[in-house]
Amino acid sequence: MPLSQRTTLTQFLIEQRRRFPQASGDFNALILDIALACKAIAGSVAYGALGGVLGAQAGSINVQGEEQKKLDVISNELFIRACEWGGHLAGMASEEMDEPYAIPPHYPRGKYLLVFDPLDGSSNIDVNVSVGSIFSVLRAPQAVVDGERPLQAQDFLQPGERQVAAGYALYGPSTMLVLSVGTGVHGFTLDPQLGEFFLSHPDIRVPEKTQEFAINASNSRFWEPPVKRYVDECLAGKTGPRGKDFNMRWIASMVAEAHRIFMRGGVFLYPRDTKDPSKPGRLRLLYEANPIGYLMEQAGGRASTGREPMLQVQPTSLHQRIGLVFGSREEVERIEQYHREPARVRDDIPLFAERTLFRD
Ligand code: AFP
Repeated sequence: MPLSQRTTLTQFLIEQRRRFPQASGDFNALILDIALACKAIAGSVAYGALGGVLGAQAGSINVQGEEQKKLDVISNELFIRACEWGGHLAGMASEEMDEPYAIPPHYPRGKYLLVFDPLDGSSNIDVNVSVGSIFSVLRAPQAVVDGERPLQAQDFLQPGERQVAAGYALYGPSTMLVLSVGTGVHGFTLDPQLGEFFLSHPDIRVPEKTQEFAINASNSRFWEPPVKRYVDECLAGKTGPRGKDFNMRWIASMVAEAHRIFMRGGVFLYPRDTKDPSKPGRLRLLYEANPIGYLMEQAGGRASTGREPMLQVQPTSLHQRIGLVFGSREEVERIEQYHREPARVRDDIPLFAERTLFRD
């Protein structure tokens, strides 16, 4: 398609900004800085093992007691370097940093906060499976913007419905940026020659119905009854209460799962389970569940903890984990319904036939 007929990310943002004549342009500039970070990470990921900074082959370094794959740390650095200088942010928070990152005093402070997972799915790096970056933009408290008080972790603890933008980059066969600035969800594909993102998937909508679910089935013995019921019914297929067959997927890279769901529908579950009582789920609220949840809701899908809408959850800590269910609206609503229903009597044991109130 000739350049003249293609819309760049910059052009898209400017056209969207025309809705807000009073806009300063800070927001657009921030999104472009984030896009630059994602292009730089795409470049590093594309080198694979040749890059000398990948996962296990390149060795890893010990960060806060965890073995961090170097590309995780480098991706974090790329986000910081691309976004700290422009004067659009009052601070950043990342999966790779225990504490929030305040903008250095020699740079101007802006009115937004950026929260991100710089490289999600990084355990797939060594096996060359698609990984991604996830980001969320919030408004900073005015007192911080005005320099009346320093940035603190509390400033980031905003419910997901307060996000002003969210998106992800997917480093797959092609590199894509999927973004919402509050007017639906739009996909951009990177032209590696030009180094430019071009609008390739305008107005993405998540199909309301699906026959595909994604869950890590090795955790089934830890699932709560509503999740077990939902998955059992999917596995029963045509012979069971759903009356249709289902397909199952698990990539162990949430960005890749989310993208498949945007493209053809589906439902993703990483629910709260009993595996580790100290962890109410594996995924992180602020920089995984909330940005993906915002995108899902913007595209007509749904995101939930299983018990409540994800975007209404009041965060309590920067790196808190949470059970996450998202995707085709009908399936997520069914899973929520199962969580609302009282615990079911097991219907695979005929009542009274084998049970007695007086069994010893
Ligand atoms: P990593 O970033 O540590 O690879 O974790 C990826 C992830 O947060 C998410 O992207 C996957 O959906 C999920 O974890 C996979 O978890 P399991 O390895 O337990 O299946």
